Amino acid sequence: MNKPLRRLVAAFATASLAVLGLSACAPSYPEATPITNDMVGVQMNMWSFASIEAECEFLGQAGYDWALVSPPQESIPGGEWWSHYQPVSYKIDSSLGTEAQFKSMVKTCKSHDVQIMVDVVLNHMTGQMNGKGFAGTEFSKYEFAGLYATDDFNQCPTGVSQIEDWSNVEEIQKCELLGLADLNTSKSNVRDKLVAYLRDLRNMGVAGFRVDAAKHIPANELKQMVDQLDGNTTFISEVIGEMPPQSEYYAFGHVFSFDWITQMRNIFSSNGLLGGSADQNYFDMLSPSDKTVTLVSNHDTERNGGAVTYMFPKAFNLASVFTLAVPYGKPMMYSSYAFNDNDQGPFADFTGYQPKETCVANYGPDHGAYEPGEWVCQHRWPAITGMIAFHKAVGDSKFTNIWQEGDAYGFGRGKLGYVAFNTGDTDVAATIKTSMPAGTYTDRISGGDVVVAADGSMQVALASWTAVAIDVKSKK
Ligand code: LAG
Ligand code: CA
Repeated sequence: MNKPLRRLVAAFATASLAVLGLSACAPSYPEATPITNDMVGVQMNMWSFASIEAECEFLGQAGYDWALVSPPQESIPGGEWWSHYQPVSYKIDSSLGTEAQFKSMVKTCKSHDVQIMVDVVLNHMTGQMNGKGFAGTEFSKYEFAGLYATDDFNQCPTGVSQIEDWSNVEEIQKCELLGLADLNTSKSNVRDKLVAYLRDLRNMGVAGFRVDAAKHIPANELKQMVDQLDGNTTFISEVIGEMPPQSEYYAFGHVFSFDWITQMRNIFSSNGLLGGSADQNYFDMLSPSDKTVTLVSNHDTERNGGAVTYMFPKAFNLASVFTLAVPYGKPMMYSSYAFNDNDQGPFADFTGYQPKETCVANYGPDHGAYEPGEWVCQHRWPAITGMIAFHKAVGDSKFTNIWQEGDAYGFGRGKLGYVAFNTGDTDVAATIKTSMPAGTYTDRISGGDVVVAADGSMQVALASWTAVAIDVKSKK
C-alpha cells in the first residue's frame, strides 16, 4: 500500500471504531503499521534523536518507511557506543537526547510517514559493579531501585557466571552475556517491568522494536511480553547462529538475517562472485521472507569483519542495491559514522549530549577517506535511495532474464524491473534481453537514460563496480 493510501485506511479504521463506539474499550495505543515486504527501513546507528528528527523529512521523501533508533534508555555513562547496551533504568535520557527530544522525533517522523523503531535491551542490565547512570540513577550490578533486586537476576546453572558453552541453550539464556547482569524473565514481575518500558515507548508513538540479544531470552518468555502489546507492534529479534533456532522467534515476530549479512559479504568481497546469486532455490532455504529483515550490516558486524562496510564503499553500495533488488525479506539499510577505534562512540559535548549530526560533505561511495566521527550517511547515497523506488515498483515479482557476461551479472523482476551489476575491474558494454516494455527509462543508480528497444533489449555501459536499474515507475 502506498503511503497516502495507508494513512487513509488507518484514519478510516479509527473513524469507524469511533462510530461503532468501540474506541473506549479498544487499546489506546497510537497508530502503527506492521512492516511489510515492500517497506524499507534504516538503522540510524547512534544518531541523536534531534538529528533523526531533522533527517526524517529526507527519509520520508526518499521512501524510507521506518527508522531504527539506538537504545534510548538511561545507561552507564561513557564515550563508548556500547555503553548504551548497559541499561541502568528505563528513563529516556542518554547522550542521544532527552525524553522531550525523543517524543518530538517520533511525532515529526510520523508526520513524514516514517515510523520509529527502538532498539530495546531486555536481556540484561549493566555489567558494572556499581555507579551512577547518565541521568543520575545510582545502581549496583544486581540492585536497581524501583526496578530489580538480586533475585530478579538469573543464577547461571554452571556456577560460572558467564556463558562459556555456546552450544548449550540453557547456558546461553541463563548465564551472563559478556558479564552483563542477566534478567530472569521467567519471573512475571521482571517481565512486567520490561513490558511497562515497551508500553511507554509504544504510547509515545513508537511502532516497534529490535529485541537486542533476543537469543539470550527464552522464546516463550519473550513471547509472553510480545503478547502484552497490541498486534500492530513490530518485533524484530536478534537471533544469531544455530542455537537456539531462529524459528522459535519468528513464530511471534521477525528475525534479522545474519545469513544475509554473510551472503552479502561473500558475494561482494571479490570480482565476479555475484554470478548465480539470483537463485530462488537459495532464497527458499533461508528464513521465511515475510518474517525476515534483511541487512548488509549492523553496528556489530560493521566492527567484527562479518560484513561489507563503508570502508569498502563500492561493495557496500552494490550490496545495498542488491538487497533492495531481490524478492526476499524486508530490507533495512544501515547508516553510521566513521571510526578508527572499535569502541569509540560519536562525539558528545560538555553537556554530555551529542550535538546535531550532519552528513559529511559529498556523501556517497566516491567520497574517499573519512575523519573518525564523520557521519557517512549511507542512507543518502543516490544508488540506495534510487533502489528504494525500484524495490517498491517491482513488488514480489519473480526473477526473469538472468544475464551474465564475465564479471557482470543481471536479472529482471518480471515485466516490472531490471538490474545489472558489474563487479569486475573492467567496464562492460553489453546488450541485455529484458521483459520490460519498450521506452526510455531513468536509471535508478546514475540518473541517466536507458533505452529499451521494441524487442525488450537494452544497451548498457557498466563501469567497473557500478550497477544499472530500471523499473516501470522510472519509465519516462
Ligand atoms: C547485542 N546484541 O545481542 C548488541 O548488538 C551488541 O552490540 C552488544 O554488545 C551485546 N548484544 C550486549 O547488548 C556491545 C559491545 C560489547 C559490550 C556490550 C555491553 O559489542 O563489547 O561489552 O555492548 O556494553 C562491554 C565490554 C565487555 C564487557 C561488557 C560488560 O566490551 O568487555 O565484558 O561491556 O562490562
Ligand atoms: Ca538471558
